[in-house]
Amino acid sequence: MENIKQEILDHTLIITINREKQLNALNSATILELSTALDEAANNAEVKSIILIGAGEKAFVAGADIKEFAHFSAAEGAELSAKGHELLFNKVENMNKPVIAAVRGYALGGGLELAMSAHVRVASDDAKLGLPEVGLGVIPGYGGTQRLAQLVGKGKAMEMIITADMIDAKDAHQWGLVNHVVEPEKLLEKALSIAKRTQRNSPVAINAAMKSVLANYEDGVNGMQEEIKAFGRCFGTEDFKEGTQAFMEKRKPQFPGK
Ligand code: DAK
Repeated sequence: MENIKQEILDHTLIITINREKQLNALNSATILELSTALDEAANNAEVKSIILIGAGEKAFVAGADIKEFAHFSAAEGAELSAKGHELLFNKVENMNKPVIAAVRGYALGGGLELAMSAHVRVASDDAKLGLPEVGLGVIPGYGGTQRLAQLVGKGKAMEMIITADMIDAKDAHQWGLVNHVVEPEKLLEKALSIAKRTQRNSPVAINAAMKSVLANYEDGVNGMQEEIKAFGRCFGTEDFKEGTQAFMEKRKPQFPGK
């Protein structure tokens, strides 16, 4: 992989987007590498959670690679948008393990869209977040119009999108766009500590719970019904037997993840 680095630390896969000189802008090669890494992580039992982070101090990801898409036609744009959703953004959101975005510096355009696809966002206090696409004559094309409104509400999303303004970490936190703000030196530590806390719990239940939360945002799907079905399925899992047994035996559960 030329554009990303991977390291497993204590069952957490840290994926670093590694195009520091280009502020980690997402070109197609990077999107493909991230997609492959996520596929592998989904099937790797050693990996229980995933952190996405950008190389260097200046940016998480400063957007899709403008130099690459500048010459696209309308048809190519639509096709690539659909492919991008499938290859990366929806894949992150639908991962079977928690994905945490650790945002330092710029998270713009496709970069913020990537962070918004993750299940949890932690930012450093020097982060700057925005969807500047309309300033380039396009609109957010990797889910930004949908996920931003889901996270911060319609009014604030509209303002951010049509002004193309960036907001700082403090506003992002207040608006609910990021879960935590920490000093830059503590960013990875904070993301790792959240990852670690998820790892005490049943991986099967976590996956089912994440899918149930997301069901609310799917067209034609009744989230409450999905929750009821997923809840029922939990009763047939080994994790459920272990979790309840461990409680009664006053010990910590050892979830088999089945
Ligand atoms: N793409 C390509 N290169 C980028 C980049 C980007 N998004 N952002 C930064 N770079 C490059 C710069 O060109 C520069 O490269 P060199 O000139 O040194 O070769 C290097 O990174 C350092 O950047 P600056 O010199 O500009 O650094 P500054 O500190 O002065 O400014 C900045 C930092 C973040 C304010 C500035 O770089 C900037 O405004 N960057 C662009 C931010 C932006 O507009 N991002 C959103 C892109 S739009 C699509 C689907 C979705 C999308 C697109 C297509 N299809 C399906 C086709 C999404 C679009 C977006 O994400």
